[in-house]
Amino acid sequence: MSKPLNVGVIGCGFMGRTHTNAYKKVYSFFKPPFKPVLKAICDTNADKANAFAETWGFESVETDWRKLLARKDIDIVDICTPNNTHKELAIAAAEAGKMIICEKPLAMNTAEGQEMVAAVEKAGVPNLVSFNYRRVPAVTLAKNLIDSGRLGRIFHYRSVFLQDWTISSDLPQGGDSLWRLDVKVAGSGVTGDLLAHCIDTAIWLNGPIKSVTAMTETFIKQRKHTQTGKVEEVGIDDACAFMARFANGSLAVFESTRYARGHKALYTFEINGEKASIAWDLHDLHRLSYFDHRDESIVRGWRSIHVTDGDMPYMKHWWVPGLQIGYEHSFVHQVADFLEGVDKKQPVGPTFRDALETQKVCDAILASAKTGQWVEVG
Ligand code: SOE
Repeated sequence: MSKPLNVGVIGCGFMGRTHTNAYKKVYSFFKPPFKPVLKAICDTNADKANAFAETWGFESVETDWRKLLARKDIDIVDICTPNNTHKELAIAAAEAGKMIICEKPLAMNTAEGQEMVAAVEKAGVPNLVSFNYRRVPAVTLAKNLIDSGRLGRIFHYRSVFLQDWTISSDLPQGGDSLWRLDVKVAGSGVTGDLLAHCIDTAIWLNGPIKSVTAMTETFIKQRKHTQTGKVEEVGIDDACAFMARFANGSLAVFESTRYARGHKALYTFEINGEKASIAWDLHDLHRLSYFDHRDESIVRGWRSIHVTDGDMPYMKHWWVPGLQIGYEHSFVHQVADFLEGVDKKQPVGPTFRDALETQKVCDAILASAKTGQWVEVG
């Protein structure tokens, strides 16, 4: 029998739902060493928290996170609130001795991230940042193929994350659903929100990023703020493109925007090695494209691997070969791996320290965009 582990989720927005769903499913499909119990949901808005508790089956509701952290019956604190709250909540949770899962990006900037890393490492608590795309089975397969040496020396990494939901100049900034447009709450625009995903995957697959040169643009310079009712300057980057050099000598090109009309969440990457290449696309997330130059020339070509067989990462826990899974499952895998790590007393990535590397790259991008110069990471 798995031991119960009590979870307190802070924030009941989009991410509160993805994480809660993962806690609900993980035991049935993965039988991890611990069985998550939805002990408490915490949100400053009591009506929202009560409704969330009823919908998802939380045992109790808190409206003050300090009360949640003071509770002896909470083991894991899961931070699903906007970026400007991560530091305070995570440091307090670490001081209270809680295990922590925190939404991405780790922090508003590197300085905040460093304090958070120091706090969790001092407290010795298991910690993880929710860069969920690592745990899409096709992405994990890409990692396994690269680590096995199949691609050989890596020359190129290219990645995009394209959306189109902020094109209207009537869209306000700030508040519950539009805080990503408010720089005081989000810290940055697409760099911290979308490129952070691309960077986390890139570092995981291809090693550290050494230096970057970037350009950013804010296409709509002023938007009404939902909380003040006033038209205010927009401080986020609406779009960002950057080039990078990895420590292994490979070159990279990254692009992200919320102004790519027609694209809702087009996250792709392609990696070109000496012997083989791989490519992945979030809109077709259960497939990995693979080209191997060692194939006999008359059948050589890009193949599309349907990542559903039981010997593919995570897949034996789901249905039968040929039946695919989707976005929500990456969060289930994240919790499954975290709970295994807790049992084995082994850190599971991306830890806060891993996520700090991504934060450093984001800071270097934003610094480079100001000067137009190449910037060394960290
Ligand atoms: C923004 O629209 C967003 O929801 C990000 O915040 C998520 O991290 C990304 O996975 C999808 O897009």
